[in-house]
Amino acid sequence: MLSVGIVGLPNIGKSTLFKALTKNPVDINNYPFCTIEPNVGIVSVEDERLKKLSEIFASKKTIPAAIKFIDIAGLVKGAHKGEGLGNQFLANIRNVDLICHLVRFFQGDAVEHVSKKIDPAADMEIINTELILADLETVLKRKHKTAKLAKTPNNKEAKVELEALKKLEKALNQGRPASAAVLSKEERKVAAGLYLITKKPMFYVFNISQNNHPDLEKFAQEKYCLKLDIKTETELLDLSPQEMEELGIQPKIATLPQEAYRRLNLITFFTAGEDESRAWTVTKGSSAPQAGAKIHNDFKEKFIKAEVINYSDFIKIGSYKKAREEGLIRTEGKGYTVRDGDIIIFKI
Ligand SMILES: Nc1nc2c(ncn2[C@@H]2O[C@H](COP(=O)(O)OP(=O)(O)O)[C@@H](O)[C@H]2O)c(=O)[nH]1
Ligand SMILES: [Mg+2]
Repeated sequence: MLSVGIVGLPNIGKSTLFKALTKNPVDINNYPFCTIEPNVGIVSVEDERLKKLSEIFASKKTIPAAIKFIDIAGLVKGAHKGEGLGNQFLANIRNVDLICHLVRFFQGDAVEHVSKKIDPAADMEIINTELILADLETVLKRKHKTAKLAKTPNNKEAKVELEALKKLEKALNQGRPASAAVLSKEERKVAAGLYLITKKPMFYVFNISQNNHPDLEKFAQEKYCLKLDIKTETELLDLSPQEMEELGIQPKIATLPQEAYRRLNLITFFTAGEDESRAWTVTKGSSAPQAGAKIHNDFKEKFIKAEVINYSDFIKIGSYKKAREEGLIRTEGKGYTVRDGDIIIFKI
């Protein structure tokens, strides 16, 4: 399951965001191999299409795609050196797929700021620098070992590794993320084994309010960012769906999982039937067997063909039987690239 770590300074609304996100927990029984801890929550990805499919197929069960959110304790300056239990918190970040970097834009003295000043640029810099320094430490430790090995004769692997480490070190030393280092295919393999934090994709969430830091709009130019008034959003969650409709408001917090999908280039495909309708997540550009592997390895290993109709076509017809009669269900082979919204039956 996709995991997203919420990262930032202390006292900026991380736990408030986490609580709001995980207010309506999913049925954990649908997601085996997942353990819930106080700072780990599983959130379903809202998708109107799945609800419609479930209605049309009269499915007994509806299983949305899900994302795991982790509320990572606040990082402070010096975290990479273990300041404020930093090492422990950084270890939590190493295992996530995506980093959600929360930044405080809301002003007001009622909530104390660790630096005593609301300065989003400085805050972002502290966090990004700590992550870079943590990675630099990982790289240097490894380099120390690898450099010795690389000196022994016929140790090609160690030489490749050393080369990769040098490139990573250079980027990190320049204050750039590990993802900025240009690595060969072999070097990328080495880098993957290091679990570097700044190689992971990241997106910003700006915690805003009516009273924001004046630089907000400048920062909002970032390619991957979402502005959220977390406190107000939390209050909205207490309203019933009817009340929200009457007031004409929609909580924006539900768009956060969608933003994570966009950031990671993920799409959704569906399986639908009487027993269950379910949304599955796959990387854009995946082939039909790769998509099948998300459900069961047999759907990849023993893949013969897939029967596919896209949701947008299906919803116009409104019935699977009719779609079949009209020849709208296509038979696709191994080379088929799955599209967002495809409804798929795998044949093995
Ligand atoms: N004014 C305002 N206060 C907030 C907002 N988000 C969180 N807070 C308050 O800031 C304090 C710290 O929030 P918390 O979520 O525990 O921060 P964390 O340390 O980053 O996990 C709490 O008193 C929250 O009520 C916000 O959007 N606006
Ligand atoms: Mg907290």
